[in-house]
Amino acid sequence: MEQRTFVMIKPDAVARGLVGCIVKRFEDVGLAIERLEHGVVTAREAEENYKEHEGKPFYPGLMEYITSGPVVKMVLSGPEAVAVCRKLMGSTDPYEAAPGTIRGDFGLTVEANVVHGSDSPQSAEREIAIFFGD
Ligand code: D4T
Repeated sequence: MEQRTFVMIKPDAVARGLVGCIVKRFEDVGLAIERLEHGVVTAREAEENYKEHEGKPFYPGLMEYITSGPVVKMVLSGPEAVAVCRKLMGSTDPYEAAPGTIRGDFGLTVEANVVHGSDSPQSAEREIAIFFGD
């Protein structure tokens, strides 16, 4: 099914100069770039996006990290775009992520795990609205 999803290249990956090779991974599997924007995530956007994690021990660090420097936000589309992106990204914890996945190849820690991708079509629409306002 044709879908769109939200993907964000997180501050550590932008700072390390990994934007090009990460975008290429998504393009290589045929996903189309509908929107792409470089910028800093506001505290309000971060709170909205990570609402489900509020109160967890890692939440304050997550808020600080995700707003710590520029990110690259994208809307990607294609058949089963949500699942395809999650598969390309690999497990949340880079130590568990398989080699060949983005987190498996570039991730250093679970806190700074290179990329974010929506976990369902519903989350995708919610997150696109948060970060692109539509
Ligand atoms: P995101 O949302 O960034 O795509 O990651 P996931 O969907 O793969 O994972 P998640 O929602 O469980 O975690 C959100 C975000 O919190 C960081 N995190 C997570 C952390 O710093 N410590 C932890 O123990 C966990 C579970 C990493 C991703």
